[in-house]
Amino acid sequence: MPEPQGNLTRRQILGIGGAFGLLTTASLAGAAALARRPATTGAELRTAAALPPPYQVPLPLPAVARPVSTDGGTDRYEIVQRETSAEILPGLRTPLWTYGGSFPGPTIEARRGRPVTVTHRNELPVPTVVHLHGGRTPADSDGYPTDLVLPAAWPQTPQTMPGMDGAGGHGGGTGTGMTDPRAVTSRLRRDYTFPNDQRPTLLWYHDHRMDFTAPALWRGLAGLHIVRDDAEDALGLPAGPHEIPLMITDRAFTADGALTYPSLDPALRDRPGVTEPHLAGVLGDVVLVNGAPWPVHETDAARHRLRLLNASNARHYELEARTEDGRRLDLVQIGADQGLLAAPVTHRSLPVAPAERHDLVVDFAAAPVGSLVRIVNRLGTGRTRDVMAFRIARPAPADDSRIPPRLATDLPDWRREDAVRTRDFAFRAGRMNGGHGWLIGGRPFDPARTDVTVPLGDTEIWRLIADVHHPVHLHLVGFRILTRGGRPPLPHDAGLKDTVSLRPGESAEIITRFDGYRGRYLFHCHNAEHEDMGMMANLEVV
Ligand SMILES: [Cu+2]
Repeated sequence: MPEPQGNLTRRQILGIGGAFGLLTTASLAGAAALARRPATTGAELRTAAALPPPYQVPLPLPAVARPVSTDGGTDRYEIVQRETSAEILPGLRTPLWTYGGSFPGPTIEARRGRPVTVTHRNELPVPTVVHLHGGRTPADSDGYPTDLVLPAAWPQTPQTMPGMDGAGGHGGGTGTGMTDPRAVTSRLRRDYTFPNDQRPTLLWYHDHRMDFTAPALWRGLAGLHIVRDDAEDALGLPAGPHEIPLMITDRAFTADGALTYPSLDPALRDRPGVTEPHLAGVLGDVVLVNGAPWPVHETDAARHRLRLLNASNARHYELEARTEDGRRLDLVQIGADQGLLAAPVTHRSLPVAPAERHDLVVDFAAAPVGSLVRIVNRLGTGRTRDVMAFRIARPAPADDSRIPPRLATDLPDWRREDAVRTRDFAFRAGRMNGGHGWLIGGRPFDPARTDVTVPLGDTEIWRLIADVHHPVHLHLVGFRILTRGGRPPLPHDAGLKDTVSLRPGESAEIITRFDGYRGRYLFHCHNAEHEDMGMMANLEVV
């Protein structure tokens, strides 16, 4: 059982319905059926290949992308999306879909307020869409799921949604004939412009194609994008070799090293979705960090800034740092999804849902030289309990890094009374086109329907409620968590977020101001399989 969830009793479900009055009798039946399933997010795939022992493979650090031009105040990059293979499991080659030939893709290093333009060229066999997760991005560069970049040989006309013509598509082959008249497709390439006019933080870019995001992510279409500024640089946080990005994913492999994924259409062309045991989310039995299985990173006994991203499709982790003599090292959280906290928060263990980021400082001075500090997943079983390790190879040179007691003073202080309206959204299982779906407010995603219209500049409270675990993500804006389960937020809910992890049966209230840009955006569950099976909605800022 990779994680506890889904164990809603009928009474709990009724209680939730009573709280917000959102659940109908029909959806209750669906939720009750779901609740009878095993207490997991989907079924775990089994790897057939021989697996390396933990803490043998060195931790890779993703290469930093080199701009092709820095003229005119903009950094320009070119990334080719292409198939390749890489040695992930020792001695085997794994075919991948990549940004620039590597998984993770190249890291984009950006400065606050300095725009970046990335020209993506699609040499993959299917359409793609790039979304910068957490980016405050104009709508035409935000990677709307139907704004496809078609490969050279893709047969459909640009105005036809792939798979939306009755041959399959949304709804798994029921032929809903759904089209999106507002889609702006291009052939072969597209320029995405990111102003980076936002708080410094760790963002990530990944594929966001309608109906097929989950398998594209699984095949390797993910990379990091870091925004920095002078104020953050001046804090004296651990830097250089002591600042390490950690992209955590889970995968499963065939005997010859290929990735396993339970797609209904392995070519990812026509019929979206996964086989029945995996409807709640696809879990692998191999934990990769920066694309390497249970890696080890050799370093010195200094403070380290660990910039953590859970890029897994569906797996939740609860992480702790353990020394060989069984002590837990403090995880000092300095930042959340959308940048620095006002002040550090110390955790003993820290949950991280798909798409969430935590910015942490861990002091390895507390571990003896020559020992291992293991990063452990308390929600895992068997080998998914292990994540990675740091080998403390040498004493630190004088460590002049620090964690200031005040980290940031620019966090928005939206108050409840600032909100001009409150909206309710239920995230739960339901029927979609005659099959299983994941719905928001009882409806599956339809690109042609506007679900929420917000005037630019308005502050709103959104009350979210979940049946099973749903990490809910809003495009364009960061938000603050006001309450969780009717109580004050948890310690790891501090700061500015763009993804809130709703636990089974839980509600949360978030508050945000919709500013930045007008246009068509999204909010959705970031369990990637849920997202592909309908759990997405349109947010129009006007
Ligand atoms: Cu979900």
